[in-house]
Amino acid sequence: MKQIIDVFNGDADGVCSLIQVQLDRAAELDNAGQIKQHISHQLITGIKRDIQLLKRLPEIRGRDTQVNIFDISLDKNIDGVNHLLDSGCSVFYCDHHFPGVIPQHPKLTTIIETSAEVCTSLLINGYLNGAYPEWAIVGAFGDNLKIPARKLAASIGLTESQTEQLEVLGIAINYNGYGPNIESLHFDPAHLYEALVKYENPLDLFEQQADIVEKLVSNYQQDMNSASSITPYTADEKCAVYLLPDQTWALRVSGVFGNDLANQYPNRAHAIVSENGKGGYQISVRAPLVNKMGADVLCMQFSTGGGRKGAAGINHLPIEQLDNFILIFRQQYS
Ligand SMILES: [Mn+2]
Repeated sequence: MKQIIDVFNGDADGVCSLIQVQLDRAAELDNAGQIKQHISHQLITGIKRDIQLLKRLPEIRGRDTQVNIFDISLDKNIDGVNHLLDSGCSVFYCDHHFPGVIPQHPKLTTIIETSAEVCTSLLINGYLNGAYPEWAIVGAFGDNLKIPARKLAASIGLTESQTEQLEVLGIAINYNGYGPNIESLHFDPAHLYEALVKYENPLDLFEQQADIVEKLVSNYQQDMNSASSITPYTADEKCAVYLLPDQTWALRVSGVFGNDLANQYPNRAHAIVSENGKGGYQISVRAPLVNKMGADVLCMQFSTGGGRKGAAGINHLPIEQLDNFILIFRQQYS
């Protein structure tokens, strides 16, 4: 039996990438009149910060297995990919994080681009020749790529209010992926994907799944309200560091709060620091929007750091290293 395993980041970009691919697969199967039962299908995802998802793959191997991987760094998963290829699986890899050296293998297909103006959903939109652009727009807004998202929306003739709806949805799905563990999220990303993939156009959700949209958005707004009273730990024109209190909402909101500050202060770099419940800090770094550079390089200096040029993070910074982090952060952006 043929087996498909989809591995995707639990944020909006990961979810919206797989939605496009699955809608395309379903359409193809319909066209070919094939029977879907002959394919076993498995999802592997997690919280946004859980990027070493290939470690969770079961021991299924062989020629009949196709593994698709979306929106997680190849560099952080290279051992898993090599293992899959060695055992005969076909691998499709689409991402926009730092990949390291991309292996050459007849069974490996990669679409990897690290430009600060692309995300995985947009790469998939190109790969599928614009089959489900509304979902790509949701994913791009989720990754705070407002300009490319608006450009694509304009190119397919969406109105301003439709574009805004997709923006609200993207931000709220992105927000949902942040949290210290699956239990702390409002929706398990796998369940959210399954609810959303029923819709070829996310604009239909606003009428037909109003309760899910309402829940995603109101949770986001509630946590952002909690964050709005927080003053910076240290700030000047170039850099600001925010320390969030040791509460679950603070971990959930850290990424979208960082995006929101980046949008408000486009000339300033931001670091959002929250306690991670493991005796250390979790940090989200946002480069200045006007010059999206260096966040990945900064965070990769720490063993649990990674990310993209414009947005990156550290999963576990020992408490005593915070001053050192702030020093390096200031050096990078002053
Ligand atoms: Mn992404």
